[in-house]
Amino acid sequence: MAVLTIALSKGRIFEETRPLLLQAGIVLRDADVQSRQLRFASACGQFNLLVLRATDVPVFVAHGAADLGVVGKDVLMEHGGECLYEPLDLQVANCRLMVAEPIAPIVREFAQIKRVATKYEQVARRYFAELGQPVEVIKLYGSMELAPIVGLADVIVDVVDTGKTLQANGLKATDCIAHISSRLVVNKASMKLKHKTLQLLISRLADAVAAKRAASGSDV
Ligand code: PRT
Ligand code: MG
Repeated sequence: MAVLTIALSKGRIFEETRPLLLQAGIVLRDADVQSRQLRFASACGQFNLLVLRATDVPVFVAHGAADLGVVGKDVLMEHGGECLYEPLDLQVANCRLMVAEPIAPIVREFAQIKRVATKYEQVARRYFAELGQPVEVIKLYGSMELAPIVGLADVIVDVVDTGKTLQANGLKATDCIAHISSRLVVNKASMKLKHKTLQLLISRLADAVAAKRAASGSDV
């Protein structure tokens, strides 16, 4: 069996993906997971795990530094997905990509064109272009919710789960751009070169997703 390198981000995606990996036969040792190592092997040695920043997962997989990875659809939409197959929706880390604005309207002085603050620059550009709305997109790397409050932008585009962060910052969601979940992505060349091993893993993970859905009674 070929060795496979899997790119994962720590945090919510890792927490929710680890049980699915286990179900598919990939056992990760706690000592490795809790260590500061950014690369470690699974217990059986057939898989190498890379621990990355969420936005870097498609980059490592697209360049073949990892054979496959797990990444939010939001990150994938922004990346573009070139050189990647997306064979499976793992149905974890679910949220919505939304447009939000202040609950109490704030008038920006000398405002001419609507300003959008977001880390999803490409997605926001495409979304407002399709609506025929001219916008200026301001790229941020975090704390998007602050931008409208301090007059940096009129609206934000960000992922929303419970909506509590929006609420705590006096914002409300106005539009849903996409429903988001995490996806398995596979390097196109790896899919050819390691086809058998990858297909087996994908089908085991698909079974794990189906079993989880059945157990939670949400397979209706
Ligand atoms: O945190 P870091 O900057 O390192 O990277 P990241 O934010 O991209 O990674 P991480 O681990 O926070 O999120 C990874 C993926 O999880 C995202 O790409 C999404 O696909 C998915 N996901 C699911 C979320 C959320 N839910 C989520 N709620 N990602 C981020 N959030 C943040 C959101 O940005 C906002 O600040 O949580 C806040 C909103 O949460 P609520 O519950 O208050 O609505
Ligand atoms: Mg985060």
